Amino acid sequence: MNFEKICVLGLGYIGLPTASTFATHGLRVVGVDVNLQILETLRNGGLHIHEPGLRTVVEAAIRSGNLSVSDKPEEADAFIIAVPTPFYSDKYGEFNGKQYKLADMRAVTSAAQAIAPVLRKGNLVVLESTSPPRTTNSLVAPILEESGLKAGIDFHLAYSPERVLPGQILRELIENARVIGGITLQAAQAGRDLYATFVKGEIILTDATTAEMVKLMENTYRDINIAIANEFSRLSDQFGVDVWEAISIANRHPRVKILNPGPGVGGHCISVDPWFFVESAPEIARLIYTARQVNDAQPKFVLELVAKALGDLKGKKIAVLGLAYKPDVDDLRESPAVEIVHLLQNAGAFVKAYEPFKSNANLPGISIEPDLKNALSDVDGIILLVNHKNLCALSPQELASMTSTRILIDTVNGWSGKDWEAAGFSFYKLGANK
Ligand code: SAJ
Repeated sequence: MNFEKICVLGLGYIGLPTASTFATHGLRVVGVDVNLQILETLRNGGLHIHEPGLRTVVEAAIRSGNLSVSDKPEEADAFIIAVPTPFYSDKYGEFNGKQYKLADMRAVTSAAQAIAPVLRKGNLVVLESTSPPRTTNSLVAPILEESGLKAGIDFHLAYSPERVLPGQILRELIENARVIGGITLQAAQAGRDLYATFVKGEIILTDATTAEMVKLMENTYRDINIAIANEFSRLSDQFGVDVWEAISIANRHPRVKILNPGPGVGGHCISVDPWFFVESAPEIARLIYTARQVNDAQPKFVLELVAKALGDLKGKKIAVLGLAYKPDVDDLRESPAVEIVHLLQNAGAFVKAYEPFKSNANLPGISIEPDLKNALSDVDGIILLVNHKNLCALSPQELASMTSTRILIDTVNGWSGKDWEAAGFSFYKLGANK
């Protein structure tokens, strides 16, 4: 299939890089978003998200004249849906007395509804948003068919999950293998023709539900592996072992690759997607459910460590370094660090937070200090919650010159305890309470 013009619905972390990359590879692209502020920012040459290299690609796309933005889709050869699929914060499912989270598919529903009136015979529609199994067939197809056209007969419909790592999106978008699951073989082939515009990795064709499962399986696999690392951190604490040392030794076994424990699992993918399996089959997805529980409880484990270091937290002033969900990104979504701040505050502590990648973040109830010095002055203890490179690079001497406290709590193995102890700090590390 030949493509000249496409619409990309959703201009977030996935949609904007995807739309811009198609545009810089010669397609005419209409980037669609319902958030008018995002459109305004982009039209004024701004960017609403931070991703290394994104500015260059967006600017090139706009300069080429191939990328325009709009609040609604228009007629095109193909439509890509790349809108968020979070879970509801106020609605839960229940199975055998256990609560589970429910996918909020409203953005996918609205995107499909917006496409239906402009859908034409021979078009291709691709869903990229991470979704529960069967979404393409059971949710998206019927909405698009309200156009009067039949999925798989009059238009092609496929699911192609985004699998790029935040922080490396632009490179991975091009180099990663791409899975395309069609509701028919022709739909998968049409999808291959579209993504071959820029994808250099292998393009693997399958059916839509397999592609949906592949995406969920990848992130669930990672979640479960992080959960075992987090459980090891608690066991090590119990037995007076340094989990980081134990993991590094175990990982010398040729078939063992334990991931890193930490303050919890955040972001909009790994901490969300496993719930889509649980929601779809709670009676089967028991291991997945338990792993989610373990990872979600990790912030409480951090709180216990902080209480061990600082005693009663009531009235204590604490500097929190890092709020992002992982190192070297500005993304605070589902961040365990933010949850830890709330837990500390609920325990009566006064928290001064510092996030080098988002010093202007606006989080209700959390005071974010503009610079490190302000965050560190006049506190009783310091917690490292994200191993941002620039935080891990701080030397004991540098830090000591900015603060009077000598109590440090490292939840991410960002610092070497020996160096800090030699410099007179009381050093506490998650999972290393020897
Ligand atoms: N984390 C740990 N320990 C580890 C690794 C990660 O605690 O050893 C934590 C991180 O700090 C973070 C969370 O897990 O809070 C998730 O981070 P991540 O780097 O594992 O993953 P994401 O959410 O940034 O991106 C994942 C990727 N999926 C896989 O690696 C299987 C990416 O390829 C997907 O495209 C992305 O989810 C997505 O959009 O689904």
